[in-house]
Amino acid sequence: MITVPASPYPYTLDPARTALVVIDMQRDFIEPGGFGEALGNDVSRLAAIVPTVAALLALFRAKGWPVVHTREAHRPDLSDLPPAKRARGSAPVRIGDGGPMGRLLVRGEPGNAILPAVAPIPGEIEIDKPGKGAFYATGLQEILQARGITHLVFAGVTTEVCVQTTMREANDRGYEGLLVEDATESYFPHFKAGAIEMITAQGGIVGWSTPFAALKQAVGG
Ligand code: TIU
Repeated sequence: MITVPASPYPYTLDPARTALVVIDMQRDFIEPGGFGEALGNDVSRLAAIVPTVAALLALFRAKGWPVVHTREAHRPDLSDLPPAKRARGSAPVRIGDGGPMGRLLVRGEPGNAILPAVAPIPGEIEIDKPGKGAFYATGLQEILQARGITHLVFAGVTTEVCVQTTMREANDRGYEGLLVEDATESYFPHFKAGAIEMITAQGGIVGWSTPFAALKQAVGG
């Protein structure tokens, strides 16, 4: 077992049962012209975490520990897009509409791809998810169970939306979750801070958080 200094108290992981889950590091959320910008967000702050997410991936790859990548992605026929999700908000372009990087949030479109610097490599698990949480309608739980995974380290975007939702889903399913604080980001800095506080408050009601450097030092990367 390895103990990582973390908030609200040290996080102990079993190296044989730990996977990294990198949430939605897609052009659609991080680059101009994608879904994130269509929602009215300034997407520039999200790109800043790419080097840290890449370093986190390198650490897990060096250890030979499993890596899961998720994409928020709908089928081209939009059959997995609830009308309420398409209708939400007042954006002039919506999920499934064409944009400069192809159809927004649709599988296989250029904008739906994960950024090259943090893209999956052969052997890593890729999950296309129609919701905010990575466990909803994806089979992720069965995939993790088959590998005996009990501990999940989280990174990606956005902290308070897809990352926090997935951490809550994981928590209810009995996983021990650790969020890497500088490998996650929000369009709203105060939401990132608030999400981390919500996750770690009340004795780690949802899970733990730690900076990447503390995780790296603890696991000996
Ligand atoms: N809008 C926003 O902050 N996030 C999303 O819509 N999806 C994810 O967080 N991936």
